Amino acid sequence: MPFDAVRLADAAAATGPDVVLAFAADAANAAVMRQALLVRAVETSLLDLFGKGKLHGTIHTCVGQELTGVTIGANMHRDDFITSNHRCHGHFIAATGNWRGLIDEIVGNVDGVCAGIGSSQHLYARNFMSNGQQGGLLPVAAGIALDRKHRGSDGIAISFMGEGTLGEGIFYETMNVDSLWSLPHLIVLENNFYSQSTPQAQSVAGSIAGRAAAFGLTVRESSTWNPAELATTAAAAMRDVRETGRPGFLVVRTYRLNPHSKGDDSRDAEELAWFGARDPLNVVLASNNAHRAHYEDLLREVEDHIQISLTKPRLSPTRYFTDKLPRTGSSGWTKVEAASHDTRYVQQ
Ligand SMILES: Cc1ncc(C[n+]2csc(CCOP(=O)(O)OP(=O)(O)O)c2C)c(N)n1
Repeated sequence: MPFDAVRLADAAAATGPDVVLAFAADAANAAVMRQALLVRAVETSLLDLFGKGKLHGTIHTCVGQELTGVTIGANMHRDDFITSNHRCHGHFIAATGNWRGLIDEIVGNVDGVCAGIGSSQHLYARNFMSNGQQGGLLPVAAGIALDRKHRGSDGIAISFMGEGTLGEGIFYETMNVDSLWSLPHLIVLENNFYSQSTPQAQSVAGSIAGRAAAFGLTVRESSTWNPAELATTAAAAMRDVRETGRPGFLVVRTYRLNPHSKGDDSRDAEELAWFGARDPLNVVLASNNAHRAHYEDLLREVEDHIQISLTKPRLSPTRYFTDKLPRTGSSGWTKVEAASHDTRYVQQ
C-alpha cells in the first residue's frame, strides 16, 4: 500500500465495524443514515447514467464520503448557508433535500434546480452554492458570514473543501479575514488523501490542522469511520461558530471509493478493496437488513425519477435569452444554437 493509504488505514482500523453498526442500529441516527444512503443511491445511479452516455460534461461523486455532508446538514439552522466544491452532490442533498431537482439539473432539463444550466458543479439554492473552482467560494462564504453577523442572525456560513485545495492562496486569505473580522464561518476540510491522482504525501507538508490554528481558528478533527464521533464533533464545531461568532475548522478524514470524476483512477486495486470493505455504508448494507431494504427502495425510487427526468424538455435558449436575460439585439450579444441533446462534450 502507498504511504498515504497506510496512514489512512491506521485511522480506519482504529474504529472497526462494531462502532459503525452500533451507530446505524440506534433509532436516533436513522435520519442521518437514511440520508447518507439516499446520497449513495443518487451518486451510484448518476455514475451508472454517465457510463451509459446519458450525461453531458462530467460528475464527481462522493461515494465513501457521504457521512460528512449529511452530518453537517443535520445540524443546519434556517439561516445557515453552505458553499461547496466540485464534489458537491451530497452537500447539496444535505442542505436542501432536493435530490430530484439535482438529478434534473445534472440530466440538464428545465426542472433542474438551475434549469439545467449549472449542471453538476454549479448549483444554487436558497441556502447553497457550489462552484468547481478550487477554493473559489471560500471568500464568498466569508461575505455570507459577514452578512449573518451584521444582521444579528444566528446563521453561519459553512464551506466544504478538499485537502487538495490547501495549495490555493485564497484559503489562507479567507482564514485571515475570517479571524480578523470574527466571522461565523466553518470550513470543513474533507481529507480523502488524494487530489485527483496526487497522493497527499506528495503535495501537503506539515500539519493541516496547524495551518488553520495559526490563523486563530478553532480546530476539530474526526473521520467518517466513526459516525458517532463525527456527529458529536461536527455538532460542537457548528455550535461553537454559532455561539462565539468566531471561525472554525473541521477536518474529516475519509476515503473516496469512486474515481476522481469518471475513469481517472490510478489508485492501487488492493487499497481500494481495503477501504471498500471498511466503508461505513458498505458495512451497514452488509449487516443491517432494514437499512439494506431501504437502500434498495431508494435505488428504485431514484431510477424511476431518472427515467422521468430523461423525458423532460431542456430549457429553450430563446426563452432563456428573451424572458430571463434579455441580452440579444442592441446589447451586442448573439444567440448560440443549442447543441444536439446527444452531443457529449467530453468526447469531442
Ligand atoms: C483553481 C483550480 N485548479 C485546478 C482545478 C482542477 N481540479 C479539479 S478537482 C481537483 C483536485 C481537488 O482535490 P481536493 O480538493 O482534495 O478534492 P477531492 O477531489 O479530493 O474531493 C483539481 C486539481 C480546479 N477545479 N480549480
